[in-house]
Amino acid sequence: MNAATAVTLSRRIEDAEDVKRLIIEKLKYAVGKDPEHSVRQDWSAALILAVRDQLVDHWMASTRRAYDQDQKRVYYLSMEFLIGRLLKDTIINLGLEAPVREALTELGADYDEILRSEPDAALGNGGLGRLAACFLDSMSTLGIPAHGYGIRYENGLFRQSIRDGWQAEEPEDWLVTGHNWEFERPEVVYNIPFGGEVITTPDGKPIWHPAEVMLAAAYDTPIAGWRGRHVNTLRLWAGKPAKRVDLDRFNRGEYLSAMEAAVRAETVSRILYPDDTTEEGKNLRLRQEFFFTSASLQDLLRRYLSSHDDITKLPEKVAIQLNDTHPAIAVAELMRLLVDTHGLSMEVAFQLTRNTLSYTNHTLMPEALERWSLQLFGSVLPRHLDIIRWIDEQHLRTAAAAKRTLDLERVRIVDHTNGQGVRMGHLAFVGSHRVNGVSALHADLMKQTVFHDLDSLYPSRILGVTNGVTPRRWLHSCNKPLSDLLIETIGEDWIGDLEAIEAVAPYAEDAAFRERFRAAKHENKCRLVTEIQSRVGIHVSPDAMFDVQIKRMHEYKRQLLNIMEAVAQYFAIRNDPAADWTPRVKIFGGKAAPGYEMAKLIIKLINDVARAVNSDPVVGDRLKIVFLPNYNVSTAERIIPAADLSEQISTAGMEASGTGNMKLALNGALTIGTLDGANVEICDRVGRDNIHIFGLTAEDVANYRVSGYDSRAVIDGNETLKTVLDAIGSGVFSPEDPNRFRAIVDRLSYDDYFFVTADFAAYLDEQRKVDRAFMDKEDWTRRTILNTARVGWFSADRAIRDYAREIWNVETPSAEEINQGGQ
Ligand code: 6GP
Repeated sequence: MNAATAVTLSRRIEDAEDVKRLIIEKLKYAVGKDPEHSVRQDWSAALILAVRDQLVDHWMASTRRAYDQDQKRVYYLSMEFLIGRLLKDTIINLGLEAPVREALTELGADYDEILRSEPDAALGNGGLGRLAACFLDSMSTLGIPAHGYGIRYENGLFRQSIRDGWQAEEPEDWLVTGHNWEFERPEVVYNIPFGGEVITTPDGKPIWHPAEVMLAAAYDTPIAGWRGRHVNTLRLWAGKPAKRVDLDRFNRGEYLSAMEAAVRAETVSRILYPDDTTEEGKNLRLRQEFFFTSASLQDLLRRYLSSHDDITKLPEKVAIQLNDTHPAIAVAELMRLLVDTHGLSMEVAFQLTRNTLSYTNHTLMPEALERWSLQLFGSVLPRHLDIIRWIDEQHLRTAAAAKRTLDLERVRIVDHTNGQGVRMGHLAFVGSHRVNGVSALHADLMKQTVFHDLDSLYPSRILGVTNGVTPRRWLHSCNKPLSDLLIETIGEDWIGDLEAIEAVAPYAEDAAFRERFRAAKHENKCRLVTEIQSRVGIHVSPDAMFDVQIKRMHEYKRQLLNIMEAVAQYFAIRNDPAADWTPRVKIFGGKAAPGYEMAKLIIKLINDVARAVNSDPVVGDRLKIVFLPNYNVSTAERIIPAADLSEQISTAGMEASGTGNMKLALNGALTIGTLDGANVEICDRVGRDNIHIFGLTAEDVANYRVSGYDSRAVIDGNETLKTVLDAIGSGVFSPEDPNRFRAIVDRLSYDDYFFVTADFAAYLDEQRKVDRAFMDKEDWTRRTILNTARVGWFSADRAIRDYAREIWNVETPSAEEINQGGQ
């Protein structure tokens, strides 16, 4: 072993010649292709393998350092990692863009085309999954020894196409062309038990006899941070059968049933559930959650015990973050492993569990709070149900002892009232030492609403850690024109320390700089114009304002409010085409959960309105509406740099944080938004003059929910709103099916739960202010520069430092150390 590691194996890239040599070597000896006959997919595989080699030494050194220095490790358990493409970011992080580009050109391959051919790994739905991916980048950048743990879904989030204006879904098969970043670890497998029963031995020891055992197999992807000095691991689990074929059955000629167990096991990692903020409550989902949580906990305990003897010191060396309630079963599973496998008492196991785990909540929407029926839960995880009942008893004792008037039923983990079920949010809360919201407002609302009682029992457990985004992907790599300009003007410290971007603020007053800032935006817009033309065949002008709403389709995000404004504007233009209109392109992108009818109907409405507006010669370039299909990480990387206006218009109190709001502001878009989620903090930082805030506050909304809100009266009192709804409801945009959108209008008229009608007038007012502001080019640019300069705090690096300090108790290097190449 030692002799082997002493051999120097250098694959380091210094220049384009090295890249060429390595790519050819990979083509021949790893892909098995003669360069003469290689197709794009082969080049892409060879390039990824060559770049991956660059990570390996740092990767191993990072692991060795963690062991040698006995560092505390962080484990980020997440059902979703929306990582997108890795190639370009890795190349840029390693500083290899110039030699790679040169080498490929010399080899006659097209670098940009190869980048585009990499599948977009969509192992997530939206915000929560993308946040996990940004956090991986930041944990590596900060040199925190960390693992991301998740599921290696064969089919990620469905591919969306638009057929006749409607969303259609097709399976996403990102693994079909092979995932060249990953290392399969056939030796790392764990047993995952399910079902069966718990039998208590005569001496009172409960023993779980599962009905079924399957395997979890590990696949590792190295994740490099800025400058590639530290490399962490994303370990994804695939379901495998304990035995592939039942030979007895096979020999009896029962070929299909001989494979049954294999199919069952593989199903667990087959597909990502496409709902984000609604809960599915399905057997397979529970199995998925337990599957990856159990494998991850077994794996991290094995790693801990490989270099420590005393299991009771676990919390000193291990911090486990639960990304929402999906891995909340970790509370019971860690207890089970500590008690049943390692022989600890329940009391000690519970202490250790709580000191090790912490939980992040990502939404307050009641329909997203996971809850499993006792019947289902008990049949899949009988031992865990016993453990949870035990925890619940302890917890109830604490509650009863607290001298407060509490409704004990409401704080119980196991709900005994009508629904009867296990409340996973409660379980995660009770089993964690810290529980965090993802913005200041969200953390406050957690205390006031869903976790009100638990907060009073365990004060100081809830805190806010405002989300952040990685500046590597979301500015440096996706927006080269702006990144180059910033580097030339203020240097490149901001890439590893985003708060340093503040240095560009004084340039807002410099006319020559503003001109160049505008030119960078224009270049990005021109590229998007080409993409829009080629993908949806709509011609738009790069001089118009690009008004962007990109996110999951959901009623609370209020794409509906946006398209209603477009309708109002459309009518206004038709009434007076000669007036001084500010030309706009409204760009939408986002997927609706396949079972979410209303969200799908809103997509159809957007497309029907677009059809009418875009083909109306009276309107021309004054207003265009574009729905870009299959919104994903890669599309976001092209839209965000081109945006002028960022739509963050959720019903106040409902968007936990938002992260698109941060990316868009960072790339020089102004926000039009409600005081919701992180918008509140963005507003504080960029200044009230540099953001367009409108509408009800979270408090107003809460008050209306109590006092009642009459949308009919509002509609009757607002001529424009009435016209817009009458048009939509009577089929002006759907003459072939006049009643198509009746349901939308009825909803707004009789049960406007998301306060679309309440905010309509204020939204329109603010949009007209935006129009006027955009016409003053110099002042608009000045304000966008100030947005870029002032949102440095919303870096995922800052967020991770907050987690490290307030939750995980691990040290991080200073920003100077990062930039000076410490670590
Ligand atoms: C999302 C929240 O909706 C969004 O506001 C937030 O920025 C993001 O999480 C990251 O914190 N929630 C989800 O994606 C989700 O699935 C269960 O919540």
